[in-house]
Amino acid sequence: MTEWLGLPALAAANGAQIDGLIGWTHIFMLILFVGWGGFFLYAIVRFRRSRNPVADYKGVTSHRSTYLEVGVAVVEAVLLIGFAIPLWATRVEALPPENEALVVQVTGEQFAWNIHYPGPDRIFGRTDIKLLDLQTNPLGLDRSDPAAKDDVTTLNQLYLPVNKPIIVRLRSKDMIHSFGVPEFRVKQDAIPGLTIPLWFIPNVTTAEMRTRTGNPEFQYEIACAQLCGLGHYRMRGYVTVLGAEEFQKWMADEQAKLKEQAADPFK
Ligand SMILES: [Cu+2]
Repeated sequence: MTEWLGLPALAAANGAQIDGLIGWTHIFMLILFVGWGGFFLYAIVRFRRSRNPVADYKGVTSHRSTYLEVGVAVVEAVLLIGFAIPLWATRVEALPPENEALVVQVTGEQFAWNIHYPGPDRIFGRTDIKLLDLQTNPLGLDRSDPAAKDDVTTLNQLYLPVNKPIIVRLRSKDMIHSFGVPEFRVKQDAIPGLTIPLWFIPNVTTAEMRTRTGNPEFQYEIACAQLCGLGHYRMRGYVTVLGAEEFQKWMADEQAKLKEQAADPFK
């Protein structure tokens, strides 16, 4: 229904609602524009100088314009109370239960996205600022913590399974960044000192999107949507949406790599 707006391709189950709201807002604004534009033209003709050589100090006495203004306020109240607030409540406030979702931590920094999966045990391992090393351990993950042994971290590469609710716990190390993936219709600021959850359900795999768009190099991109410093333009991550089994396989491969590394830390 919203193709006429030229929005980016939709690839999330939660996105139709957002697109609906964007579409309706445009329709209402078009009606307002035509209404106000018509009134403006009417006023120009009706109060033209040749017909009104002398200013009328009493002005308009009819109440019609008051009714019009009340009408506009009512339309805006309907948009806010009827559409925007309920949508906010379902899209932002109501997170899916964690045991049915994939929870992943995404930490923005100048100028990269650090991705942290809790691994099969679903528990995020301990992190410590003293262990933080920008090259080798950008999150300060403590691998001696039993819960951290299966944690997977990546840089700028977010792998997700299709058709599963994803909860991103968004954090920032330094400044305000913003996690935006237009195809999933999500955008959220990352604020230092806060962990802000956001959620979405990707429903089109990267492979499917490549066939759909006819572009064999198509990638979902995490664009940093807040000007966060000189390198802001290159702060971009990639999201790869995999089939459920492919995702399992990717996670199993990562687990195997971790085991290998633990056995031979110098490798
Ligand atoms: Cu940024």
